[in-house]
Amino acid sequence: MAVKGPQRWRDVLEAGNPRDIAQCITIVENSGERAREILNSLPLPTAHVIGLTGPPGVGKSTSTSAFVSELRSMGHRVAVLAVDPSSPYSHGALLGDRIRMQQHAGDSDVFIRSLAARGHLGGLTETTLDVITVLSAARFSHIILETVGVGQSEIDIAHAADTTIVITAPGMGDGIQAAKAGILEIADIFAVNKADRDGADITARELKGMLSLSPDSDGWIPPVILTVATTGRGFDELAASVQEHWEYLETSGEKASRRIGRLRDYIIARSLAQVKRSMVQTEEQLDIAARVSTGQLNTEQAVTEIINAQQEHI
Ligand SMILES: Nc1nc2c(ncn2[C@@H]2O[C@H](COP(=O)(O)OP(=O)(O)O)[C@@H](O)[C@H]2O)c(=O)[nH]1
Ligand SMILES: [Mg+2]
Repeated sequence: MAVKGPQRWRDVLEAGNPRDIAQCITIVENSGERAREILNSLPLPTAHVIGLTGPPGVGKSTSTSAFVSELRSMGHRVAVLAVDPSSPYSHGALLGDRIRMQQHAGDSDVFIRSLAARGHLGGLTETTLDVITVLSAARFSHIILETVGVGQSEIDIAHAADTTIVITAPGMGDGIQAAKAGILEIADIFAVNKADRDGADITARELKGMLSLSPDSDGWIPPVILTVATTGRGFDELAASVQEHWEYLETSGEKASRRIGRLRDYIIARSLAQVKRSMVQTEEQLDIAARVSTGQLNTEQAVTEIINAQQEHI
């Protein structure tokens, strides 16, 4: 394939060919100089980023597929980023997801990608935001971030997303458990999936009960929606709630403040990475360490000297 200049990448992405988009994401994921050039040529993302999280087996991947169908029926162009930091090598699970997503294969308005899991905050927020920028430039109006809900990754997703959907199911992670995991704070919308099973009403009622007790700090009360991902039941209501939340973010001014917070995290992550890269080992550092060893400097003074010396290298 011909080498594309950064400005050309902007046009290529806008044309929206899935293969070009995939190639661009690969470049961006490798975060070299070309990645920076391309990203600098792209506008800030405008797409609605929707996080979808919950414990393993709750029906996230099935729900993602059903949600994609719903958004497609509304005429939206949809991208899915599947992030699974807990099991980077779980090819078995990914295979299952791939089969599930087969129904969207051949639809050029659906783009699906597994993100390389870097394991923690920096990796997820930094690269994920770059990929979101690429997808938004490729005219996807909705970007779904699917992650396994295991502690930190839930908080990461809430950072990267405009709207966070937390999925539960009857008999899985009952209400009390959810409250402990800090899920109430990050959820903008709750889906009680597997509503074809006994106990979904009870789970929904418990969640609503807890939500009514928690302080309504930002004026948005998360709705609790019953879904059956295997049949698509409830996904029209879920899509309507997601749209309502988007409008709420806009009118309350929270959309702007969330995005500024996200950009700050991104800039800090990039800055840290740059500082780390520039922290090459030098003779000067050995000198400083030697002076510590003979008692000329204490370690705190040594840190200050190293940071000062470093600033010339960044
Ligand atoms: N009965 C029922 N099963 C479901 C529903 N949604 C998903 N499942 C099943 O639950 C299992 C786990 O689903 P999956 O989407 O892989 O969950 P994930 O690990 O959260 O991504 C699969 O066997 C699905 O077919 C549902 O609404 N009802
Ligand atoms: Mg899954």
